[in-house]
Amino acid sequence: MARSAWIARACIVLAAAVALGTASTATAHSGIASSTPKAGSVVAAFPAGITMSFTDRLRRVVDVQVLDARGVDHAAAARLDPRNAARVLVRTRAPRAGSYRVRWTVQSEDGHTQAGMFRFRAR
Ligand SMILES: [Cu+2]
Repeated sequence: MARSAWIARACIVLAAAVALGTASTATAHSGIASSTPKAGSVVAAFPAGITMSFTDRLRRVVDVQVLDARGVDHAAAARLDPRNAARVLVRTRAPRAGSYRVRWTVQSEDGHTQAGMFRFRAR
């Protein structure tokens, strides 16, 4: 019981540190390690799929949205990679040029919910 309380507290501290930008993703609890397209990148065309790699295995994908500048969601489906539980595969639809925000919510293997966002732009 004491151990789970300590883990919960550690997760909250890490989440706060990530929110403040003071923790690197390498040390964050189930943080996002990399993505395709990369955060902040400009790509030649709207991608058929988006991949997010996390620092730890995930239990499940709660929600992923790929929002254009008007707030329209272009995510068609999101799931864990069956060959790599630290990776989330997102299928997208209705491609067009513009700026996008990818908002993700996942559940870590320890049961805690993690959420974040990154941006990219498609020409
Ligand atoms: Cu946790």
